[in-house]
Amino acid sequence: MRKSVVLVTGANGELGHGLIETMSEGGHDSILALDLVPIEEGMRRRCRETFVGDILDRDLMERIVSQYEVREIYHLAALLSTRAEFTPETAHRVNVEGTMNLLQVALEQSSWRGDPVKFLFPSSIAVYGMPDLETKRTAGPIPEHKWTSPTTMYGCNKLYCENLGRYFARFYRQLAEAEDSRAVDFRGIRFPGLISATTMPTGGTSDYGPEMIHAAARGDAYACFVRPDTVIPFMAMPDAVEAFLQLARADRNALSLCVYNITSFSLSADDFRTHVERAFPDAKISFQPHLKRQAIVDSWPAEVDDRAARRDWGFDPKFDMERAFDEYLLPTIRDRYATR
Ligand code: AKB
Repeated sequence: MRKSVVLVTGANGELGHGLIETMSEGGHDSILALDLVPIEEGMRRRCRETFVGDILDRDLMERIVSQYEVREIYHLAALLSTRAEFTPETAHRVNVEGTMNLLQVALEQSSWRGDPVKFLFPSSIAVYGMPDLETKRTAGPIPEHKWTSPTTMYGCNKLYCENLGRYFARFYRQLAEAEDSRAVDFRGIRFPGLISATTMPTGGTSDYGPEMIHAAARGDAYACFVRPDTVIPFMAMPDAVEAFLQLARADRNALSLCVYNITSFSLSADDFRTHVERAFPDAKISFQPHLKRQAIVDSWPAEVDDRAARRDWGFDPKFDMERAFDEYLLPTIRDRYATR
């Protein structure tokens, strides 16, 4: 019989790292990791098997399911917001068609198992499109259903995939005479900007936060590409990973939404600089806004309303701004660069 496994796509990314590390430290021995480039050595030993390949490659998917029964999918592979603007058509293929492929794998596996496959999907604050700065400043925390007119390809892709997931979970082949026993247990989180102490983000537009800290720790100068007064929500990576795992474990009957906002703290780029300079007094941080990337960040909310996640599955982040800097980011980042 096939071994039952959890498939993680985009495994080499920041969230993939955090997730695989946490799952394997919790004793998980059935992780399959998939990425376009070979899975890093340190991660490989945490996985049952690793695959190098494209999520658009149906033959690869067939090969995986011929060997393994997939019971859970963490579909993390995506082109992020800045990178997607350089190649929007490719972004659409990877972000949308790739997700469609994985949803079909989930559907098929659900039918083999006789039980819906859990499909964990990282969405983003990029699904929002605040119309102007005044609205962004005065709107307060934005709930899931408001201001969902994204301006980026990535945001459009994520929003559409949220809807695809909801369709596969609740309405798949709704006109069929016979009740279709296949379904996907789709669960999504709209993540804020994520900050990891151990990996660097690539291709995103919220990257200025983590880039500022890592540059200061390395002793490099950093020119921040947004204005000092720019505010978006952020979260420390351990809270993001824990939230994903917590949502995966949640009782399905308690979930009133398919996709949830979560947040830890909102802060301005200038607040970020203040924190970084306090920890690294020699940091050389300047502001040189890139007008077009600025416009993207300005279209994202300053705060999101995550009451549904707190109520339905007990989301409760450990790291507020102070703790994120003092107890997670700074000690870990200092260690990381001190040993180089
Ligand atoms: C990005 O900047 O594209 C991502 C995101 C906010 O989803 N970090």
